[in-house]
Amino acid sequence: SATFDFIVLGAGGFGSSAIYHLSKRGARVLGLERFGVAHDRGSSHGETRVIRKAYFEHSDYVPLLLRAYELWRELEAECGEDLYHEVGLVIGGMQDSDVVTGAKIAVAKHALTIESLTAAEGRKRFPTYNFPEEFSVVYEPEAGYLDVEACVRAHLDAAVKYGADLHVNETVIDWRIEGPGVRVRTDRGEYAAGGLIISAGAWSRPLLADLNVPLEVLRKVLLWYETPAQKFDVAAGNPCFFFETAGGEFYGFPRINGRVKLAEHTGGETVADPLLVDRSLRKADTVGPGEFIAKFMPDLPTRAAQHVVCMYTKTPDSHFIVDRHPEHDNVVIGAGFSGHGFKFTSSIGEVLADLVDQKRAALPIEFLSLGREALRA
Ligand code: PYC
Repeated sequence: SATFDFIVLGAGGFGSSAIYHLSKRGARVLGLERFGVAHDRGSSHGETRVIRKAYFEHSDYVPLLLRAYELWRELEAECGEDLYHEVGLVIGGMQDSDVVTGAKIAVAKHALTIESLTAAEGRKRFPTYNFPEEFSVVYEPEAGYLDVEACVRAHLDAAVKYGADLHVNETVIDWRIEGPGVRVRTDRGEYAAGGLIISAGAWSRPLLADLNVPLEVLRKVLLWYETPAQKFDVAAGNPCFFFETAGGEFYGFPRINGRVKLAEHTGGETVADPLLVDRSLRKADTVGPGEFIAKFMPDLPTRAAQHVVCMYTKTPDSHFIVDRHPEHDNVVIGAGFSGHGFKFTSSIGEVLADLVDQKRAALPIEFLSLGREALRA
């Protein structure tokens, strides 16, 4: 069997970045991916992902975001492609909502730039959104979106250029500790390495079976609405959006190629087997988004033209798991990204590489530890 410095299980958002960082450092890396490059079976597909710094989920994410921005720009320079589009993000919610209060806490702690608007000011500035009178509006100019598949592809193309071995359409069966290293068994062979990164997204659970990590896989539906209206365009000043409403949290993007993408961040049906997730569009999938449109974006058609199903892998507190295995310091885990991880793949890929390569991370990640209380409950 072949021997590597490191093996990375999963070459989606986080795996592709970890393979990139390790191979760029000169390590011999094997990336194992059960599907193809930038595939649409997991959690890193569907054209676009939001990136933002006023992080309402928790201000501790901000240092990881600042590094993520730097690394996306570096990757753009390296691959010669635009990956990040700084079109801004508008947040809408009640004054005491988690999104509005959380964004303001992150801004205060990290001296970030936002503009706070009343609902009337929001409607005037962003006429595609019907902010109700009781809403507060936060606009973050240094936010925008990433081209999700292009990001994964850019990381993997560069990694292969740096000498990484990437095996696609190869399924991992299991892994074990062997002497000072690890051994991974797949449907095609066995490989040995000094260290292992487990970044398998919705397929993480069986690979972390020894740790009994509480991860729930959710079915999520992304929808596209066709409109000829140019007021939804970036050129007309239309940014990405995120709303916390009484009917759930909804987010979306400006019009790109004639379509506005919109999805519900909350909710989602539990998926027992990610291979068998229902990828068809059900009638119920469009009800919440349709109601959101009617109330908050009334100039958009309520009939979806296109859909894609993707998955969230959620932890009980919706915070990520980025840590070393408690018993094996050469095994590193990136999991449970809970539907808000993709923007971090550049910097957390680097953190995963640091953890397996140097046994420590330069960025603060203690709040994402496997040993935290919320994961023990
Ligand atoms: O991380 O900004 C985000 C996001 C929005 C919807 C899902 N994730």
